[in-house]
Amino acid sequence: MKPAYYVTTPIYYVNGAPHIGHAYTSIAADVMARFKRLDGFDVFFLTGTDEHGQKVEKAASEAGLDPQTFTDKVSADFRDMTERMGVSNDDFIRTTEPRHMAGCAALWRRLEAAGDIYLGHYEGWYAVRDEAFYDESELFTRDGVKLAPTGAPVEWVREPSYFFRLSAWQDRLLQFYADHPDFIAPGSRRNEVLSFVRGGLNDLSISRTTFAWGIPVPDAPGHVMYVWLDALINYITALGFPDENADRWRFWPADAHVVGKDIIRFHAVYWPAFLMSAGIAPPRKITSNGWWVVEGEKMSKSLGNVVEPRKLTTTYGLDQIRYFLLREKPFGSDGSMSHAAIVSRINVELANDLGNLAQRSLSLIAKNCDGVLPGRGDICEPDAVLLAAAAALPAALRERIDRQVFHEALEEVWKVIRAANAYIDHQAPWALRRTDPARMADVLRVLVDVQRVIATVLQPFMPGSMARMLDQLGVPPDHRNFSDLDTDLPAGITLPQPVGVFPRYIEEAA
Ligand code: ME8
Repeated sequence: MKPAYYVTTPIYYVNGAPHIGHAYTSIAADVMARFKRLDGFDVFFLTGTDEHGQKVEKAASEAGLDPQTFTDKVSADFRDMTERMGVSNDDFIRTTEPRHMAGCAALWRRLEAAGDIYLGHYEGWYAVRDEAFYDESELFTRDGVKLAPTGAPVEWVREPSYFFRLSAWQDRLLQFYADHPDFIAPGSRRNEVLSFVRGGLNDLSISRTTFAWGIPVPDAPGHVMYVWLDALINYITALGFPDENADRWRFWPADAHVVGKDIIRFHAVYWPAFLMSAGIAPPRKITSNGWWVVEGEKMSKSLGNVVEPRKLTTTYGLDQIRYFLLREKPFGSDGSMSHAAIVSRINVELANDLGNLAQRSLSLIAKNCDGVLPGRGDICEPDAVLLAAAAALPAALRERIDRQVFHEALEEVWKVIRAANAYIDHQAPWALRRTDPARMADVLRVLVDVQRVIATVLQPFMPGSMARMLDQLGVPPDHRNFSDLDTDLPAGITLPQPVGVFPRYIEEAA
C-alpha cells in the first residue's frame, strides 16, 4: 500500500478576486502534491474557499448581492484560477457546503463535551479585514486611528460570546511544540509562535452575535461560529469528519498545511488546541510562505498594483510563471516580482539553459541518427560524472521539497543542466559525427538519459512543458514516476521531431 500524504492550501476569503499571492501558495502546495505522487505516495490535496464572516458579508452587501449569490460567484472565480494555474487539487471545499457545516457543528459539540467552551461576554478590539481579535497592547495608532499590527483598522466590539478555554492549553501546546520540533516551518516562525504562547494565552471568543452570515452555533440562537473556527475545520470536514470511518479519514493527520505568514497563529496555536481538545491528532506541519511585493511595493487594491494571476500566465506562460514564483525567492521570505526579473528567468534559465540543451541534443539525434535513440554505449569518465549527478537528483529534491526550499531544489537541477551544457560543448558531438560516430551516439544517449531525469524531477514545477519534453525524449506517459528512472529507455525507439519547449520572451516593440 502506498503511504498517505495530505497537503492543503489555505481556503481563501471570497471578499475579492484571486490575486497572485493566492496563486503562489496554491502552486507551492501543488508542487508538493505532484512531487509526492511521482514519489509513490497516495496523495490528497485540498484547496477551497472561506465564505463566512463579517468581511465577506460586507463585500456582498457592497456588491449589492445576497451573501450566498455573492460567494457562489467569487468562489467560482477562485476555482477557475486554481484550474488555470495547473493546480492538481483532489477536492475543492466551500465552507457554505452542507458537509462542512455539519462537520463544524460536530466539532463544536466535541469541544463543548471536553469542557472547553463557556458562555461569556466579549468586549475588545476586532479587525474585520483580518477577522481577528486583538489585545490593546498589540495595537498602534496612525493619524489618530487605532490599527492592528497588520495595519488593519480595528473596531470596539461588545457582544455576548462563547469562549474557547485557550488559556488552559498553554502548557500542552508548548509540550507539543517541544515534541514536534519540525511542526512550524521555517524555523524563524517557530520562535515567533513560541514566544507568543509563552507570553500567556487568553481565552478565545469563538462566536459572534452582531451579524448572521456564519454557521449557527448548535442550540444557541443568535450565535454564529467565529469564522476562523469554521474555516480551520475545513481541513477535516473535507475528509468526512465526523465520520472517522470515511475512506478519506486515512489522510489525517495532515502532512502539511501550507499557509501565508499572516495566518500562522491561527494554524499553529488555535488549530492544534481545538483538535487536541476534540481528541483529534494535530497536523504534522504548518509551513508558511513570505510575501510577494510588486515592483518594490506591497500589493494592495488601493495602490492598484494587484497582480491578476491569469493575466500573468497569459503574458508569460503558465509554466514560466510557476517556475519564476518558486525560483525567484526562498519560500519563507518576502520577494519582489517585476517584469524584468520574470523575463530574465525565462530567457536565461528556461529558454537558454534548459531549452537549448534539449534542442541541441535532440536535433542532433534527429539529424544524425535518423531520430532513433542510440543504445547505452561505453561510459567514459565525463559521462559517468554527469550521469551520477543526474541520478542523485530525486533524493536531493525529495529532501528539499520536504523542507519547502523550492528555490534550492531548482538550483540543484540547474547545476546538472549547466553541467550537461558544459558536457555537450566539451564533447562536441556534432564534430564526432565524422571522426567517431560511435562515440557521438554514446554522448547523445548520455544526454537523453540525463535530460530524462531532469524532466522527470521538474514535472511538479512545470507539468505541461515537462510532459512535452518527456514526449520528445521517448518516455511513455505511464513511465514518468521517480521509480521508473530505475529502468533504462529501450534503444532503437524513434523519437518525435524535436520542437522547442521554451520560447524566448521577446519584448514587443514600443
Ligand atoms: O487568510 N504574497 O484567506 P485570504 C504571498 N481565509 N502570499 C499571499 C499574498 C502575497 N502578497 N497575499 C495573500 C485567509 N497570500 C483565510 C484562510 S485557512 C483555514 C483560512 C496568500 O484570502 C497567503 O497564503 O486572506 C495567505 O495566507 C493567503 O493568501 C490569505 O488568503
